[in-house]
Amino acid sequence: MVTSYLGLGSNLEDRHINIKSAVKKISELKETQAIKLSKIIETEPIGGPPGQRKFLNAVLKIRTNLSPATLLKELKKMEKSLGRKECVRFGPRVIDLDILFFGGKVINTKSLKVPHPRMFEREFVLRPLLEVI
Ligand code: PH2
Ligand code: MG
Ligand code: MG
Repeated sequence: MVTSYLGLGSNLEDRHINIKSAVKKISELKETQAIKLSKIIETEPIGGPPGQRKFLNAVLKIRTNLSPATLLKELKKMEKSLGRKECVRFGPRVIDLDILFFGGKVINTKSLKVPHPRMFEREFVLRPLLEVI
């Protein structure tokens, strides 16, 4: 099993329910255990169109036997099933599920970059991550 850290964010509709539903779905994924959820924090939107609502953010520590590509595919499916529509870069979204770390792996494919390339400058990721690491 590999330890992985996932970033969760929502700033549309019922943000709290969106984060909680995502955690539940992730914990129900095959070959995957949810280990620890950080506090859910409210954060100012970084980037994207002006005037968008504040986000709720959290980080979830998991253990999984899935490959990074399969985990990514499952997370994308979940985003869709929770009602995420195509959205502008850094714009409002019902749910955003990002792979921050996947074991000690460095991944650099077109669809997946791990560690997440922007996480180190984002307090809304680093603060919850420190709680669960
Ligand atoms: N996600 C973004 C862009 N900006 N700002 C906050 N506060 N929280 C986010 O999750 C977030 C963001 C793109 O994924
Ligand atoms: Mg993101
Ligand atoms: Mg994303």
